[in-house]
Amino acid sequence: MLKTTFLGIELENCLMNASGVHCMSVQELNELAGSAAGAFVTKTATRDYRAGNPEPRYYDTKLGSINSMGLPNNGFDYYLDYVLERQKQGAKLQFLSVTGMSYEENIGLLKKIQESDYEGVTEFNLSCPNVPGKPQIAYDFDLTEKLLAEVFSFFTKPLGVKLPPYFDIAHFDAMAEILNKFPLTYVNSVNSIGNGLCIDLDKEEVVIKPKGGFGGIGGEYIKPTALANVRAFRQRLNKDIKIIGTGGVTNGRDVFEHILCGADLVQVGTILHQEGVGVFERLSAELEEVMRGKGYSSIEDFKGKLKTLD
Ligand code: RRO
Repeated sequence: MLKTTFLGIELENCLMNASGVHCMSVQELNELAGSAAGAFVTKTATRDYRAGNPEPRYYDTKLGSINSMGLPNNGFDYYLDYVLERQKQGAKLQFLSVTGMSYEENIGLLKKIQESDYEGVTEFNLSCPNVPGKPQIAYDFDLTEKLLAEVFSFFTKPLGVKLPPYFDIAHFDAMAEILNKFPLTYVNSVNSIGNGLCIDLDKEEVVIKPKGGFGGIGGEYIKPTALANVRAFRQRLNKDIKIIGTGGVTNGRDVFEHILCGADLVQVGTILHQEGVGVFERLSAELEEVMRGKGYSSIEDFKGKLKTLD
């Protein structure tokens, strides 16, 4: 019932982890690969190993999470080696997430992928909110267009972009116009809502150490924003650009809503962090139950079919 396809490859379901959650080490990646998730994405890799920001740097709240991890990762080669090894063993659809610490590093990383034997999908993270002194690329529209133009001058493999949330119709219009100029495989909306602040009232103190407590917000708080971004991009992007919906999923109804807004795949972050990889089985069962209740037999039956009141 939940089977779907992406790039012509059949998946058990539309569910994945969101990059950053449960995908830092080979052990975590193997757990994802062995889980009920339809696919998985690696932790965003930079060229070199990074320790990330000082701890505590992730905190669960009643309605979600705040993080300022600061791009801790084992370095590009670690993740490329992992997906290449699995590819040799027959893995069909994999997502490798990357970002550079500079413009040149971004180009260098994508050149390495282009020149490698990797046949999977690359997720280009344009929206990390947590590296001190480094603004999120995709809030700079001119830079995003320049970067993508250079990338697509040489990159011919499947490429998607991870976007931050936008909050203005003019920004949806402007970013979609830029993205439509390129042969993107998909757009992933949204990364965490950058630079929120959560407070421990008893201690009258912030809950994470980096950046004076400011960090990316995920979980229930962000579902309406995530759904709006999925819907807005589905309405504006060329039909051959797929959408991955990320943000605020805690149950099968949330997954259904993302698909109704137009998501082809749905990623989970905060709730995966809280529950572990067993969450994919629960969400699959809950989504099936919602679909059965409505008489749907495939996600294609309702994908993108959200109704409005006019
Ligand atoms: O590592 C992080 O701090 C981080 C990244 Br790269 C990202 O894209 N989104 C996020 O919430 N945290």
